[in-house]
Amino acid sequence: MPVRIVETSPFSDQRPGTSGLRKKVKVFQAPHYLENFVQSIFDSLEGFAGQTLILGGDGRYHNREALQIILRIAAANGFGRIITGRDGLLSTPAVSCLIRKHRAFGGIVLSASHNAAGPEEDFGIKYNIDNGGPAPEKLTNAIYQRSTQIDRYLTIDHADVDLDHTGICRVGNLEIEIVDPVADYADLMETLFDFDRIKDLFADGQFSMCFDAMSAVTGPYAREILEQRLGAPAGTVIRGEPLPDFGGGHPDPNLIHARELVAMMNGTAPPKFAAASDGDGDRNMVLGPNFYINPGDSLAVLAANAHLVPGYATGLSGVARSMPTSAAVDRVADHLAIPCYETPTGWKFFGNLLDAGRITLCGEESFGTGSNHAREKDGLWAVLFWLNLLAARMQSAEEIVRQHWGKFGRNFFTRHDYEGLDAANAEAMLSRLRNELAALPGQRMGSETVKTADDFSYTDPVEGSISTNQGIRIGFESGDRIVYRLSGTGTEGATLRVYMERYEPHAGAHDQSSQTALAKLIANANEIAGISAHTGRSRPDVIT
Ligand code: VG1
Ligand code: CO
Repeated sequence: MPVRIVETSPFSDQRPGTSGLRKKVKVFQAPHYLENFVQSIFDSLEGFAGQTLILGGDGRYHNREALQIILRIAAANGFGRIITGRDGLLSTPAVSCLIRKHRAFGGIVLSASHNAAGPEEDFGIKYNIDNGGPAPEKLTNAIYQRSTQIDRYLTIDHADVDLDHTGICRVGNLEIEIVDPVADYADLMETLFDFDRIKDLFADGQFSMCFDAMSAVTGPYAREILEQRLGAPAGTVIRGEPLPDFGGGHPDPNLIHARELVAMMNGTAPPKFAAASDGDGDRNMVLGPNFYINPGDSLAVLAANAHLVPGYATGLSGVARSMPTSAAVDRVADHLAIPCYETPTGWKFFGNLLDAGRITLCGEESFGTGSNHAREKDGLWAVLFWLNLLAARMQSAEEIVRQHWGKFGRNFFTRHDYEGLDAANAEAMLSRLRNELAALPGQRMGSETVKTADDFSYTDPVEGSISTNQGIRIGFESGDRIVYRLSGTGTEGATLRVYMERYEPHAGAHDQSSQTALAKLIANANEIAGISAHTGRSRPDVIT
């Protein structure tokens, strides 16, 4: 089949953010926009002729159209085989698992994660390398550089491929295998967790749970694993059908966007346990009745109890968390006498540590948790880990977390997001703050004194690469901490994220809300950066 060379000219805005390139659907629909970016990815790679590529997305609006375009470009560029999920569906962790299982050259994930979907909303694309994880910065930089120079892309003339059924077909020399999106992933989960024990938990009649798939990609995965393989009653999974607009909501598993689930857990006769996942299935939120579990605490509890789970029973080599994530897991690492690494925000920074065997578990405050079973965070994996703990300890999630605090102390944590800010204004506010950092140590703020102030810079311990400007950190003599950074996943204006943390060793003080425990720190964070003055906002849009 003849390769067609299409002339094109560069777009100036194809720099990948924290997790791939995210733009409005309309931007991706513009002639050559998606084609340019995909060709820029392939032009930045070497040695993929005849190799396998995993391709799939979260099912959002434009998923199918984009997939067909990419199939033709991949065929023209000489890939040998593409594995995709039925209906073009694959969760982000499933793509990671398939890359690893099939020793594929890499993978392309079509998703804008928790961002809203639909013709007026967001779309995204991300490249993953052969370890199953997000492309590291040196590759995303190369892709961006290429996108600023590109003058042609390769494609073939071929009708759309039928993605509705599993099976094998060909496009030119390219073999396309359409697989059940769930089976391999579910099989991997069975090797990690004690399914028999979790089955017994569901069978004894005392236990019940609700899983909110938020009308996004995790529905089919959760139904197969929870309701089929683990025997949870039908209806345990709600909003289990992936919809192109995710039902009109933000598939973001947090207290704001998963509000129906939160209301259920705070209402009368709630189930014993609840969880939700995001658009592409890599995030998780876990809840008990009237009890919210902070993602930093969740990571710490999983690390402290990993010996109870078959896949991790032999111990953890180390743990890692992103810099803004609470230091709860650091205390567990201390206790276990294993290393704990602090990385910049974004899963791509965990890849080298996992590949080198330096860590087994890792996580982020943004509802992301994962392990060396994949190279992406994994929502359902975290839920299964929790179910395994509930079954092994025969305690409620709340009892487990409270005992954890009793032993290790509690790291109160909150993140305040100011969304849709004027980008220039937000940049100016942070650069002014950056300029003042040197003068901050020693300054008093109420009863607090600033001890350290810097802009986080990370040296990858495995390959030595350096990533600068990863977030402004202010540390107080008391140990309290504030972090400021701008989001790298939004598509409109800027989002300021302010992260605040305070460690409380005394059990008597654990039973208060984070917002109450952190009230003084929140006020200091506003004052130091001048948030209200610079943004005109009196309160954040989202508090987690
Ligand atoms: C956010 C989170 C970050 C996460 C990233 C991708 O990035 O803060 O922790 O890794 O989203 O997650 P940012 O730059 O907006 O703060 V996902 O589930 O959107 O792929
Ligand atoms: Co996601």
